[in-house]
Amino acid sequence: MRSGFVTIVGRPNAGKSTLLNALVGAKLAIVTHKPQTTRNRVQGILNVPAKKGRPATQVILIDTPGVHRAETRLNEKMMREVHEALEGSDLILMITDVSHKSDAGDQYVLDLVTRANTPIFLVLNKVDKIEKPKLLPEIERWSRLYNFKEVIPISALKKDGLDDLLRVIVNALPEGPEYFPKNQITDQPERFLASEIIREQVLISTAQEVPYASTVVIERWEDEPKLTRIAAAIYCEREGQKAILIGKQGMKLKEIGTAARLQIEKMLSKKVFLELFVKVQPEWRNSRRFVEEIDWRRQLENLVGPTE
Ligand SMILES: Nc1nc2c(ncn2[C@@H]2O[C@H](COP(=O)(O)OP(=O)(O)OP(=O)(O)O)[C@@H](O)[C@H]2O)c(=O)[nH]1
Ligand SMILES: [Mg+2]
Repeated sequence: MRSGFVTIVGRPNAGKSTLLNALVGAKLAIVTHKPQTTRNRVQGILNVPAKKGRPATQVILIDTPGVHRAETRLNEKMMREVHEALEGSDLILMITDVSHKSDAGDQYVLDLVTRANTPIFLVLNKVDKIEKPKLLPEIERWSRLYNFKEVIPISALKKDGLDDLLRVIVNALPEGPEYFPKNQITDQPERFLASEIIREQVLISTAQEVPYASTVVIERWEDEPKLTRIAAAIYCEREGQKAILIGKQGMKLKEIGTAARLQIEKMLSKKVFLELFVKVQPEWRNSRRFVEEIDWRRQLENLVGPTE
């Protein structure tokens, strides 16, 4: 048996979460067109059956926040998540958006991943957005910057090139144990995926600073035989943002709640009663304590006690 931890690293918006979801075949991480959508690392587990002389392989993919310069405590925490994901990983997928003009940001990511002393594959994403003749010069340009173990063009959105990518990943992983039971596809409990689904709707349906100043905390989760009752708080930083999130006669909050509820119902295969509240926590993004408290791993510890 082979297994290993494969960390997906790249700039905000490169398509990391899209790739994780596409490879695992389930929506484990939220995706929006806004940069800095992902705030926590999330594992997606993929069991690849044995094939012609190659043993069965468990691939543990780790989606991470986009690499950026941190200006708030929240952003520092996001970058810590990237560093923690890189620690102990067997392989790094450095993913970049080929349709985007490359600049110092890419070099910054490259400097970060090359320091990890781990094999690196370069994944050139969004090839569906560029004309074919532009791809080869892009591959050559990157190959001059670093001696990547593999360079793989893909479209995570259109699911192009994923078989090739998975094949080279599996071949690169060492002998190892089955870290997770076969039926488990993520380390992130449903409770927290639900809060992410709500946050995704906030990101989609608000503009400017509101999406960045918002976070979602599940305050109550009650499983009944035919229904799950969920109460969640959307935190923002100012009264003005709260007014936007609630909207005229509560319409915005209702829109967010309905869209999120439908998705949570699909995930749980159960009816959901979702109550949303908007709360103001001034400057929470710069509060070390608040940022730690909303981390789902920390919340999980508070719910069930430390796991290790
Ligand atoms: N055309 C095209 N769009 C893509 C592709 N992959 C991702 N996208 C889009 O790019 C945007 C960002 O995708 P995400 O998966 O959220 O990117 P990310 O790297 O996880 O972003 P952060 O979490 O903010 O760091 C979304 O609008 C995706 O639909 C692709 O292969 N082709
Ligand atoms: Mg993401």
